Amino acid sequence: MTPSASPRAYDAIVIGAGFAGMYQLLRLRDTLGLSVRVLEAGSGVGGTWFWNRYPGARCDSESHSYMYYFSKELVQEWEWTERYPQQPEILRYLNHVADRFDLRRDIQLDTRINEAHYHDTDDLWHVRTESGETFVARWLITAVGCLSAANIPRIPGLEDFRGAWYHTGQWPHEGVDFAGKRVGVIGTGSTGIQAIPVIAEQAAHLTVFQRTANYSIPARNGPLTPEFKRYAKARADDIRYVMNTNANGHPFRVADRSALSVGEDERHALYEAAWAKGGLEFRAVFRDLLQDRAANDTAAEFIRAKILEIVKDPGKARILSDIDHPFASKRPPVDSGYFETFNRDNVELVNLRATPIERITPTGIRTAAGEHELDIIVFATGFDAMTGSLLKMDIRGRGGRSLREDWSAGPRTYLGLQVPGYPNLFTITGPGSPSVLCNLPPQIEQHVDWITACIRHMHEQGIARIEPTEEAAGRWQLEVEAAAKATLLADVKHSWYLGANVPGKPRAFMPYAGGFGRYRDRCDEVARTGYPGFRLER
Ligand code: NA7
Repeated sequence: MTPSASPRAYDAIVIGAGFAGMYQLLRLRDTLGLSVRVLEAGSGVGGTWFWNRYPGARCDSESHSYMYYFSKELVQEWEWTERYPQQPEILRYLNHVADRFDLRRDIQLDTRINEAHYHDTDDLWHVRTESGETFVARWLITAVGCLSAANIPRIPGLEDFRGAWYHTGQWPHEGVDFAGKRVGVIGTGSTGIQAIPVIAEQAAHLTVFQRTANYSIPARNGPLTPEFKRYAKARADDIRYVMNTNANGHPFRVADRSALSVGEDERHALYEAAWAKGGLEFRAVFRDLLQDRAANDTAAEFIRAKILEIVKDPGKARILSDIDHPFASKRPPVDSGYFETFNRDNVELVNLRATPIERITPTGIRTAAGEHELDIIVFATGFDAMTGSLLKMDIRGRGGRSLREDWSAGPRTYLGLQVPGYPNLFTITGPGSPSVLCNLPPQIEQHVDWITACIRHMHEQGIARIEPTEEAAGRWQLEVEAAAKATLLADVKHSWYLGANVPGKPRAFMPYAGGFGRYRDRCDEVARTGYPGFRLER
């Protein structure tokens, strides 16, 4: 791309062409009639699902909930094949959406943004890409995803490793051939738990390096029956209503009973039924699993017993079930044969708590107990979540203030939608919104609809700038902290919700844990009552 001498002007620049960016484009362009440019670093649309192509990559939300609901026609015409959509299928869906709504003509691919500066002199955002192209726009909307900046731990010696290594979030498009190879996987979060069973089937030998043992619930994936497909279409409005009004954006309600209000036999039977059904719905068996430690212990004990039952080698079973945090206080994975994989002869488990990694050598990974020879290392080590993708760009607001500096003690937003000092910048699923604690497509639709209505209001009222007051952002920060403290989520010291997985990152609980339905009501009330907490300037 040749750097343009004078910047190209649009009403709005949207950063990212995943679920969020594409829907925001549609709303601003087709509902409000604005000129919009979507700038996307990847060479295709899809965001998270463009990059995360590792073996076994699949969404943990069920297919009929992991889609847009804004268009009844789209809901009726798209057909998912399995209970949980695989990465290639989600990518096909998003490409279908791009074509169906004629979005591609306003999406510029292979375009990474380096800086976005607000100029007080013209009230515009000035955006510069890696290749030197420049844009100006009144509105800047980030749709960069919550989990897109890869976290590659700085383990000494990686540069000397003679084999190949990959991060799951930056997977080669041509795939990786594991046949006959000795593979090491570092990380046992949702990603590692999805990838490990698939890699184990392909590789000659797999060594799993586990730092923190994890709970996992069987997904019970399988093809969708014709009856279910008919149900999902016929009841689409009801499904959408449930997702939009409950705490987590998933298509199920949390039961209204306490784990401690039923007898042991009944509790066990309910857990067994939920285990047999599988999926994220397991945590909806009781209402207090995330609020009450004693209630949570009953679920934790049930899952530990399952691990001990499934994994035949007592040494491996002990390491896998020695879990140090309450169930679902870190993102709870769902799996297809994860614990069963450790019964394979070609799978070895290394407990990094007992024998930490010392360094990567030219031929493998050396722990305190010795060397593991490897041809391939897979980092399933997660992301610099929620703030990483925003802070990779140099974003500057009024008077040249820098977002990196303003957030050096942790992110500060009002409703996760806007940042004080950064007029007309909107952050879709930004820190301070339910985001990662919620099924993301409904949360994205809610944010995009709110932002669209806000911009429409400003046009109608002749308002040029909107930004939250410092005071409103400060109060919201306290609410975000209080919402987390009312749950067991805040008790976990080593969680990416807190930024604890990235060395040097400030510790602040980032997503809003007060529930999606409640959050939506709050946002709606703010809009209805003339945007209190925001400063609107003509
Ligand atoms: P996660 O959930 O952050 O998991 C990362 C895993 O990698 C986790 O087991 C970490 O252990 C481990 N890890 C990270 N750094 C290291 C080092 N330096 N050494 C050893 N092990 C390490 O990321 P995922 O990609 O699995 O999931 C992210 C989200 O994507 C998921 O929640 C879904 O929403 C989709 P730790 O627990 O930090 O001890």
